[in-house]
Amino acid sequence: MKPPSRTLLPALCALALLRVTDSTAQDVNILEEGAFESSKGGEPTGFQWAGFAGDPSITPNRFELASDPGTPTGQYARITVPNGTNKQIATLKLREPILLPPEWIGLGISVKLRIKDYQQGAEPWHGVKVFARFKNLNNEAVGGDAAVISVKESVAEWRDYANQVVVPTGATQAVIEVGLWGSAGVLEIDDLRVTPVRAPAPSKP
Ligand SMILES: [Ca+2]
Repeated sequence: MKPPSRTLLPALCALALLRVTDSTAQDVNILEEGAFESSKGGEPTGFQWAGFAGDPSITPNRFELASDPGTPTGQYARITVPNGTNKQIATLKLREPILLPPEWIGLGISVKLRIKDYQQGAEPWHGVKVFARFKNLNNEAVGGDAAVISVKESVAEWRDYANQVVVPTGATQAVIEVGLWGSAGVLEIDDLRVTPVRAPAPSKP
């Protein structure tokens, strides 16, 4: 896996300056279930667990839906990668790609995270991330990997993170993935939201 492209940064800055014309639609979460309040077959609705299965003594990474008794948080997703086993990728990935209409020039992504016992992996690109991967009509990757949100520390209380990513030229679909890349810790995830950023309407003559 390659580190996120540095060439994306100027584009992100430019995107932040664009005005969004449809603020109502902007607030709609594209994800069917980003709050992790429902599940199908042990996985959150709309997501698949992309950690490593098999012998738990070799690959003890695990995923569960959890909740704090007596708090209004409701359910959240918890990914556990024990220390000493941090050479792997343990993520939740969207089951179905998000289809991108041509007028979507970016995606806004926000999430709440809580992280315990974080242990950084060997590579600088290792860490807790929310990733966006884009493909074109021919199912080919476009735009490189984009870490929309990246955290490399323990976070004791729920913290809100938000960022935007540019939809690369030619991209027609996007898959969002959240989890631990090559690092260890207990990652808790709630309220994952993906919202469209639309091109400004053409100015009237
Ligand atoms: Ca929740």
